[in-house]
Amino acid sequence: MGKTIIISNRLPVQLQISEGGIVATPSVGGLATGMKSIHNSGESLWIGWSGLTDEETPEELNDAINIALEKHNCSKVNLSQEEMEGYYFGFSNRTIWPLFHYFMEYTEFELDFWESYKSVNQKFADAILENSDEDDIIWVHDYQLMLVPQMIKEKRPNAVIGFFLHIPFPSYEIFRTIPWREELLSGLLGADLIGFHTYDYERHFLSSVRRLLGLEVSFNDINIGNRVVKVDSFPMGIDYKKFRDAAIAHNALAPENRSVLQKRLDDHKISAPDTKLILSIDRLDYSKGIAKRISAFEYFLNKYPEYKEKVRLVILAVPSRSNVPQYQLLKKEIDELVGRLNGELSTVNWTPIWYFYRSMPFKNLIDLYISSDIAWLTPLRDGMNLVAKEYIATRIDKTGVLILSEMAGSAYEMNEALLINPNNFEHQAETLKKAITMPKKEQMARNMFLQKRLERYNVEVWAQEFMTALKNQIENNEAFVSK
Ligand code: GDG
Repeated sequence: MGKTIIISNRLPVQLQISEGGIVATPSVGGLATGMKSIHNSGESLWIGWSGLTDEETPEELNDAINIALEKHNCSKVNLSQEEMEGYYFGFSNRTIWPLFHYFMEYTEFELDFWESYKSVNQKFADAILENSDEDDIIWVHDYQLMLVPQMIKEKRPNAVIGFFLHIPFPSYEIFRTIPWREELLSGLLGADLIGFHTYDYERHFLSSVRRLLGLEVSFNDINIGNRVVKVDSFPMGIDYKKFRDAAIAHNALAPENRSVLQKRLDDHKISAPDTKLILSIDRLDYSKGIAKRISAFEYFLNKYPEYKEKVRLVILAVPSRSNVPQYQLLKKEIDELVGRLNGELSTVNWTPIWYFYRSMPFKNLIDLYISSDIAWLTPLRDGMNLVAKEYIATRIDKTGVLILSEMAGSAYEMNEALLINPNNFEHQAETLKKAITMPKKEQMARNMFLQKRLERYNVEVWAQEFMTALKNQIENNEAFVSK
């Protein structure tokens, strides 16, 4: 085998153009961390968009940008503003994203978006073909690039291709509504291995393949004539050690060296030792159920008024896709909900919700995880949800309660958490009460199991297992062809 080619919409680096030149700094996202072990070991090339459109990239700096990216073994696909509008903000985030998260009412079927998605996927496929050799292993990531596997396979039938979907795959009844459903499935079937976070997503995909393409499916193998495509689930883990080490280092800090946020959180603990901090962290996205969570919190406070001044909800909502109208509306809705609830219930000593609409540096994320007694994550749909795993990883003394939506992929592996249906306010109110009053011993017993599992199935293991399954599949196919 040759080198590994990783393809995702965004490259795992941030570019900064200043008078001093171009600087590329590695990004800290889950995918970047997950692939690090593969990207940094041996030969690997990562292909993706740089984060700057053609219009934002000064012509004379193009070479310098390419050199800066090369240092990180990255190569960029150039995209114009118009392409971003159609392919990314359009088809990816106004068609696929809402539909795959079961938000039919937000889904737009626009021919122009589709045309743009096809042509940009072709651009990615061409960049891969240009930058790779016959014996390289190609790993394509996520919903923005579902046509790429087939586009590569057409030109290079012996290419070894894996595809991983980071978001849910919806049921057949939902998926069948897409006008270009067969093309999307065929696009994916260019891969030799297709991975999902959970068995349910895998099952939904197989059902769509069987019913829409009429292909023969046996267990998780799809026979497409000259080869077999394997479909499997690979629940993504986190960089457990990184979160754990950060929490240990954080606890060792002298009080004067703590961040401003941590000092504020410490003051809160001292001035109101009986007040529990409840944390939620998400991108500001309708799939994450932030607005419903605020309403459920209000329901809880009205049902159990004895907890007024005894709990505080900290919401970190990270700005996301603010060009898409639905996200602008959601931002407005959340601003209003928080404003109204705080306005109605605040007292001189207490603000029920602390709301941050921004992205925070990693160390502040750790401050929040460490200082919160409860993490309350209520996605209406979520492919996995890594925040749930990160919260548990930082609980050094094993205390802390995780309340997690059943609709998150991570709920399948985190049975010891308190699982809730985000639409059921009554049950959530009971669960919040249970979390607030849960004895430390019980918290520790639950978290012990969770931590063991997270440590064992960390993100490195996830990436290695996918690569091993891909290599095995190629061997199986070679045997299949020579039969
Ligand atoms: C997609 C799928 C799937 C968040 N705020 C800050 C920050 N974060 C980091 C978290 C976590 C990541 O962002 C968010 O990951 P999630 O998994 O929770 O959610 P999505 O962004 O929607 O990711 C999801 C995932 O892909 C992986 O396959 O689990 O279902 O939707 O790592 O720590 N990091 C920093 N500052 C912040 O303010 N530094």
